[in-house]
This record gives sequence, structure tokens and C-alpha cells, in this order.
Amino acid sequence: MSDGLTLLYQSHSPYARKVLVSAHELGLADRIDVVHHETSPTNRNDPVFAANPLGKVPVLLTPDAGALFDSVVICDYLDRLGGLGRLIPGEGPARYEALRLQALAQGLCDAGIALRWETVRRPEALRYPPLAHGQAMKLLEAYEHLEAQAELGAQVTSGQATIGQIALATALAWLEFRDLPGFRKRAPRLTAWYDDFCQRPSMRATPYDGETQDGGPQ
Ligand SMILES: N[C@@H](CCC(=O)N[C@@H](CS)C(=O)NCC(=O)O)C(=O)O
Repeated sequence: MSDGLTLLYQSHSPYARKVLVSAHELGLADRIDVVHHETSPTNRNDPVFAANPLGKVPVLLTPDAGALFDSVVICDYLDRLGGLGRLIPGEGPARYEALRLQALAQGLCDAGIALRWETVRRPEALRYPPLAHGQAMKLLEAYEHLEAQAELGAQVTSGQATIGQIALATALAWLEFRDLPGFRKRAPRLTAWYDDFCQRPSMRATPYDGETQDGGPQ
């Protein structure tokens, strides 16, 4: 049953998966119509632009708040719908821990996408290796930083997940899915945390699938 909520989704977008995993965690997934859209800055998608002038997914079409983007805003909306403060703690250090971890995960995805442009997506003659190197370094620094975070050692197959944990797990899963510089050998504690988190039903219900559809000269 849908409550008038439609998610413009993409089965290979880490930002979109973060939203869908959040919906599962909040028990809201069956209240949302999920519609797959391909997007790329080189391949315009008109229905997505009609909802988001940036032409990106995810977008959540809502009956009371219009078309919401980006994923951070959508997760905030869902958290309020599903019982305020379950994914995003309302106050105190826990709130900023969760939001900071989400920001780091967003940055991992942003760097991974930028790296893919410099390695596989941009025509070869237009690639700039120092930029690829700089983006790869961001991934490696982030893995090192995360490995040092004690709380990631906790078992997380059950219990309340935060938006930070969901964002991180969906980001790491996407980095693996796209074969980007890996965290397994470099960050064993982070890897153990991630492997545990992947057992959650919300993660198992939302596997990545598909290829980016770029346009323009190949
Ligand atoms: N900050 C945005 C990022 C969204 C984003 O970059 N989505 C990608 C798919 S993974 C997209 O639609 N890209 C199309 C484009 O850049 O034109 C969010 O968190 O939702």
C-alpha cells in the first residue's frame, strides 16, 4: 500500500539505497512506490528534472512536502514519519555522531563517483590522473579514519541503526560493487562491522544492480 509516497530510485545509486534501507529500517518500505530511473549528467532524464532541478536521484514525492531531495533531506522526512529520532537521534553527541558519519559516507560516495569519472566514465583522452589519485586518497584516508572509530566494532545485526551506520554500510557496499579502492585489507575492524551490518534484512532486501547509463561521445 502506498501513502502517496513515490521514490525516484536507482538500483545502483548509493544515495538512493541509503533512503530505501532507511525506509525498511523504519517499517515504511511498503508505503512507498519505488520507481527506477537512470540518471547521468551526460544523459538527461526529463521526469527526474521535473522533480529535482539538479536532475539527480533519489527524490521522494510526498503529499505534504512536495518533491524532496537530496537523500539527507529524504531520510530526515522518513525519520519523522516513522517515529521521530529513531535514525537521527534528536540531540546530544549521538545526533552529531550519526550526522557526521552520514556526511563522511556521503563524501565516500562523492569521491567514488568522481574517481569513476576519471577511470571509466569519461572518454580516455579526457581523463586527468592526478584527479583520480586525489579522489582515491580521500577513500583511503576515510578508511583509516573509520578503522580508528571504536564504536564500529560493535555487533550491529540487530538493534536500532542510525542514519550514519546506514549511510556508511550502503556507501561501502557501493564501493565494493563498483570495484573501487577497497577497505577489506586496509581496515579489518571496519570490514567486520560492515559484514555484520550487511546481514540486516534492510540490506539484504536492497542489493545493487545495473550499470550507469552515460550519454555523449564514448
Ligand atoms: N547529494 C545527493 C547525490 C545524488 C546523486 O549524485 N545521485 C546520482 C546517482 S548515484 C545522480 O542522480 N546523478 C546524476 C547527475 O549527476 O546528473 C544525495 O545525497 O542524494
